[in-house]
Formats: sequence, structure tokens, C-alpha cells
Amino acid sequence: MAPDGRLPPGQYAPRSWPVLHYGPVPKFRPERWDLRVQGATASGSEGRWTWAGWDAMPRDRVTADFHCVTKFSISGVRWEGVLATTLARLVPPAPDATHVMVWAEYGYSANLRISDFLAKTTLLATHRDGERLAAEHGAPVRMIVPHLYAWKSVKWLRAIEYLVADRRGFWEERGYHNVADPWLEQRYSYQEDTPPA
Ligand SMILES: Nc1nc2c(c(=O)[nH]1)N[C@H]1C(S)=C(S)[C@@H](COP(=O)(O)O)O[C@H]1N2
Ligand SMILES: [Mo]
Repeated sequence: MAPDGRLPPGQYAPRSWPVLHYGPVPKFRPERWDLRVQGATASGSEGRWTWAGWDAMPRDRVTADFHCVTKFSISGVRWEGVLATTLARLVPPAPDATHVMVWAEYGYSANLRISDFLAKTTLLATHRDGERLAAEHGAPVRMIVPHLYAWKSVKWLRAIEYLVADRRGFWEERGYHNVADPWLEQRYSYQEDTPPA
């Protein structure tokens, strides 16, 4: 939301929070779950957390709006989880990393510029409004990138891959915008040919 309470252009506030995703809701099996930080890490080796390790990580809070490209926006969601900047301190990207691919269960993915990943409000969330995320909203961990359209807020997160060259994720390959700034209404990939005035 803008300071005066406005939503980005073309967005509306629905009565309740929709559940939206492609494919089935994965079953969370703590003993099989891990979270990996891979690709172009500074050390050259991968970071990996088990569920017990991840759940013991220090958590921060971010309150932000949530904007889906199908035009619903949810205002003032209180998220809690591990800041992306915290993760990047623990497993730093190589100096030449420019983007990240965020990977979910079943191969869903979304790409981010490293600057969007390292934004102050980008969070690997386990909680919303003080409660653990529901399965359909991405439990146990989902990405939250509040300043971009919500297809970048990957549910059922399993890996962060640092990239030295950009690659398009699941929706970015299927006609959605590579960057996805809702204030610039960057909805579709054809808009990439005509930069905003
Ligand atoms: N793994 C995964 N994450 C996903 C999606 C998906 O299909 N798979 N859909 C995205 C889209 S388009 C939106 S709008 C939000 C919806 O989040 P919600 O269901 O918690 O409202 O999840 C995003 N994260
Ligand atoms: Mo969406």
C-alpha cells in the first residue's frame, strides 16, 4: 500500500484471502524436508537445513501488502520468518551472482533479481498473523517478496539457487513479466519490450 492507503493500479481488496496455485498441495514430511542454498555461493559449497535446524532459526517480522497479478490485493499481512538478508549472511552469494531462482516442491520456480531477493522485506515465512502457515498457503516455508506480484512469493519453498545469469521461472516462461513490479503494472512479458515511460 502507498502511505495514503492506495493499492497498485488495477488491484482490488477481496473479502477473504484466496488460495491460488498451480497443481496439488504437497504433503509436508518433516523427516524428508530440507532447504538448500545452492548454485553460485561465495564458498562454492551448498547450504542445507533440516526442518529442525530451520525451525530453530531466529525469526523477524514484516508487515506488508500482497498483490496477485489476477488483481486481488491483501493489505497489512503480518508475516514472520527468516529474512532473506539473514540467509544471505549465512550462505553468501558469489560476487558475480545477479539473480536467484526460488524453487518449490514439484518444480515450481520463480526468478528474482538479487536486489529483490536482498530487499529488506523479503522473507522466508513460516507464520502469518501469528500462526503457522496453513498447508494451502505454503507450509512449512514460503517466500514472501511483498514488492513484487505474488507469483514470485513461492509457496512450499525448498531451494534458493544463486545465478550468475538470469533465467526465467515457471510463470515468467509462460507469458508473465520477468520483474513483476505491481506499481508499474508489470504483468505480462510482452511489456518487457516497451519500458515504462
Ligand atoms: N509453489 C507455488 N507457489 C506459488 C504458486 C504456485 O502455483 N506454486 N502460485 C503463486 C501465486 S500466482 C500466488 S497469487 C500466491 C498465492 O498465495 P496464497 O495461495 O497464499 O494466497 O502464491 C504464489 N506461490
Ligand atoms: Mo497470483
